[in-house]
Amino acid sequence: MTDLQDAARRVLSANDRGGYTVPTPRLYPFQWNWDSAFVAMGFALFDVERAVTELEWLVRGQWADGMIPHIVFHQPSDSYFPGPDVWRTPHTPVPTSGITQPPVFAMALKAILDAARQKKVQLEPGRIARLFDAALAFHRWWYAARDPDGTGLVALLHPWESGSDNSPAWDAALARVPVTTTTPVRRKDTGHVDAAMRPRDEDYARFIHLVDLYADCGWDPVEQWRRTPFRIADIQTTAILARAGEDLAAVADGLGRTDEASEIRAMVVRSRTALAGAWRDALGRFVSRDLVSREDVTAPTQASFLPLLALDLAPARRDAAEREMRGWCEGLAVAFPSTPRSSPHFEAKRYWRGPVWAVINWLLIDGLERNGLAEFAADLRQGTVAAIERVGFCEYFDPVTGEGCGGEGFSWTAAAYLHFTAMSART
Ligand code: 9WN
Repeated sequence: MTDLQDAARRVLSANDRGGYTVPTPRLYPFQWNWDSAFVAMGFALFDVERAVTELEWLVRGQWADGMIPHIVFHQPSDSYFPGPDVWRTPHTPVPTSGITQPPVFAMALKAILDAARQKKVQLEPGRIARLFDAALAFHRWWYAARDPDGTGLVALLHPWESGSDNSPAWDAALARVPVTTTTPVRRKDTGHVDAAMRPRDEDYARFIHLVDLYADCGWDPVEQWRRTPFRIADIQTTAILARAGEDLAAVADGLGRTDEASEIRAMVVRSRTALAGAWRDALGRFVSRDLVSREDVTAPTQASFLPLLALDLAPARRDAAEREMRGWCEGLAVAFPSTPRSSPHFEAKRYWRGPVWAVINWLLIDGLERNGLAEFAADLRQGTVAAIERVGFCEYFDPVTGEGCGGEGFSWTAAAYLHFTAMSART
């Protein structure tokens, strides 16, 4: 083990709250959905039991209809806004938010089982069956609640659900959302990190309006779908769901759950077909769809290439996607940018409007490898590892200067470092 791998493990232990891991102290003092899935994959590399526990704690927040919320508020903390008093969800005994996040969960479950097999760690079958059932319920929820018309693309009802909160991809749709007049916005994030690195006040005022609206719907998915002004069929989330579905079907096979394996594979086929239909030749990338305006979301973001995670592209598309992606990387200190520098919306330090995120690279690298682009994948991996080695386990990176931004001692960056360096050791 190298010194930095040891340091990455220490970040995870420092952020461990006795079974679940906070993304970073103070700025994010609770358990976050997709953060924990990445963290579980990091733990699986050296402590399989602890990886299982991470997912089990997340499932404590799962709703009866299968939704796994984006935040589980295991312990009170006043260093984050919005807390449970703003969400007002009915979940008990542990309070949660009322929206979800990208479903990386089943990818983590499969990674844990693979690691257990490889390291000859015996896991109690009942625990695995419960996590499988939780993941299956989550996937069923996505298709029932967020794709009621059976298109194969699942929709987001809140920018926070994307995990890419203030992405330029949401600008047009968010502009339709009124600013809140009911709940006062008492931001805490800008007390922890530079406001220039965070979403703007106006974004928050609209984010909170949506929370108020959904609380007013009694958190009923059908009501929310009907009343919301923000409904986006998202390629990033759908790609993750489809890829996680492939992994979940493999887990189902291993558990002898044949009927469920077929059911999951049918969901995956539907999503893969829809993702393939979201390719635009003229752009050399994929696009999401605004279900309210009925228009393509053409703003270029990292999401444009996430479908590689779940698709096996024909050579012409694969080459076009690679060309476009390489173009976005030109002249940067570190890639892959969440918005290309050529976009008028590009801001090098403002959260999801330009910066590089190690976990996005994790998914993109996986997609590049799946599509036979091993050399590009290796470049991206080495670039990410080098950036972390230069500036530490920060939340994200400025692509132009390579500076570390946002929170420090960040769990998913540490998990990504462990993952990338374990991969390099294998190749
Ligand atoms: C809202 C925890 C989370 C990540 C998201 C990231 C950021 C929260 C916030 O932090 O979002 O969920 O308050 O800014 O955008 O991807 O899961 O690390």
